[in-house]
Amino acid sequence: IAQPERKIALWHLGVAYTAFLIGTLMGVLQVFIRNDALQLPAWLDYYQILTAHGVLLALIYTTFFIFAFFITGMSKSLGSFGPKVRLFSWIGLWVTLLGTVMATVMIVAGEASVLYTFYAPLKANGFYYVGLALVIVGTWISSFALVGHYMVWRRNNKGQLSPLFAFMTVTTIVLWIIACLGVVATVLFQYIPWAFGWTDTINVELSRSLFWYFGHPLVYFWLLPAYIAWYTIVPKLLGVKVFSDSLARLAFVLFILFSIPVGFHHQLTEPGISNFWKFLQVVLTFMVIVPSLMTAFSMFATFEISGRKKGGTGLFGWFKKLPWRDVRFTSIFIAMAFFIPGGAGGIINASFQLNEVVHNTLWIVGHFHITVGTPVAMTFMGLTFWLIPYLTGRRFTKRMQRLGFVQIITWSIGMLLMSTAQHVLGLMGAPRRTAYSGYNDHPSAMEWFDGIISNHVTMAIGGTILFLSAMILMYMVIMTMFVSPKAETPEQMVEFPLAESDMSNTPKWLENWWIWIGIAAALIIIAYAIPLTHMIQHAPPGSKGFITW
Ligand code: HAS
Repeated sequence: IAQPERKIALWHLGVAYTAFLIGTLMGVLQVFIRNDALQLPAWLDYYQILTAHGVLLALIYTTFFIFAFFITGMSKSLGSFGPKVRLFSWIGLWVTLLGTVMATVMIVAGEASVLYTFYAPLKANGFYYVGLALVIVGTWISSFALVGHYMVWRRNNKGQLSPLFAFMTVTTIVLWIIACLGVVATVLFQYIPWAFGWTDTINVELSRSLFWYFGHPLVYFWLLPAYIAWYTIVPKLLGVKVFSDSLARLAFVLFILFSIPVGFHHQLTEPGISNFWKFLQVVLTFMVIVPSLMTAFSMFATFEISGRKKGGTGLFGWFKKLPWRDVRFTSIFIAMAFFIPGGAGGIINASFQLNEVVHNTLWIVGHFHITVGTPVAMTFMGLTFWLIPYLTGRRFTKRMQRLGFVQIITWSIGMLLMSTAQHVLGLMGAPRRTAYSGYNDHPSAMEWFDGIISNHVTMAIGGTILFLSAMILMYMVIMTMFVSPKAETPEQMVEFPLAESDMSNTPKWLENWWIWIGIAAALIIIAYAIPLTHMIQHAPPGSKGFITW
């Protein structure tokens, strides 16, 4: 791809990995605090660290990485950006970065210990919310730049389906823009006026609902770029085509339809929403599982076709023929494998009655470490191995490949120990989001931690291994960005592995965005219009509905 796009993408990666470095450091501090092995100085508190950990990893690392991947992939699949697209991509980067710095300064200053799910009744300094709003605005600018690039391509290629990578990028952006409407509404009209003291109260139930309207699709904003890699990069590494272009596109549009009207499954224990609406959104949540099952099917098919092509016979002979020595593949394979228990855990969470058992316990923390923390993060790691050298024109040496294996294996072991402990502790009742590892020395509470897996030491060992793994990755990032030798021969050049996708049987209506946006809007109205209206009508005393003055 052209040099200017390389530069924009590399800047995104630089910010992403700076956030990753600080975020993982905060993570390791946390397991030690919960283990009572570490006493914090008076100026630093547990919730401050927890907020920094969540914001920098779940919100900032992911977002900057995702845009680096999109920018590179869109330039690769649709051709070089025009000057306007480049300009707006830069502006998007700077605005997002400004917002990130603002929010981080507030967290470090101890003014925003409200966690990454920052909803009321917790309250931060108004500038924290302004920072987050700027992050959203920045991503919108970058998104519109990419959509602009896509529209130019469509104008020049009338009647044609766009390349799969571009289609999937636009789907993710459509999902992101619709999802953000909820958080933008609550931040602008509720949190900012409340935090700056322009209003005295806030409609808590409404603000939480608008947050989760955004909060659940947010997880698919993280997941879909990983799925883009699974669908478009993995087949290339396996030497085959995309298994089915239309299946892949259909799976993605189903995410536009079903990932948004489901936020109440995070609020199943909240009394302000009636059971009917919760149940409706639980049903829709089960619909959003379908595209992931389609993805699993498609991946297994891809593996089998590739393994058999390479001579694998019998029921499972093809499995041995997969390119296990290629760290770009193995990392993503392990990421996928983690998503089997990760997805199953999600189904448990979404089941109305079972949610009673797991809600607000450490189980949830275990769940998101084996969804965003491994399937997504480890896919991003697997992409980083080649994306940075591809962009810098440096080599991905044998030594780096070996280090890559050490990194993903340590990440897997660390995550397995830590997240298993978190799941088990959660089932026993250990709460999440709490600093008090001693639980006031309550005898039965302390029994939670007596098991071999279910103790805080296991969690801390897991966390420490994860931190070491993160440091190996940081070393690899720095080497491939600044130090590794430049590639000189074609064999040394690192490629962008993009698989061929046969579009000859793909129906054209799959790329008719108005159909999908229209159905999504209808589903959102069905799922949200009445309950949100009730929340406004029954606003608590002193707060007049939506805008609280
Ligand atoms: Fe979740 C809470 C339900 C997926 C992230 N989730 C969270 C939170 C986060 C999160 C961060 O219904 C905590 C929020 C907070 O701080 O409070 N989640 C689901 C459901 C799914 C799901 C139904 N979650 C994700 C993904 C995330 C993520 C993805 C991040 C990227 N989640 C919930 C619910 C809650 C929740 C409730 C609230 C709980 C509460 O009470 O607070 C589904 O999308 C999952 C579908 C996935 C599958 C898996 C398909 C498997 C595949 C892999 C194939 C493997 C291969 C390899 C091919 C059905 C695609 C083969 C290898 C071999 C070795 C065989």
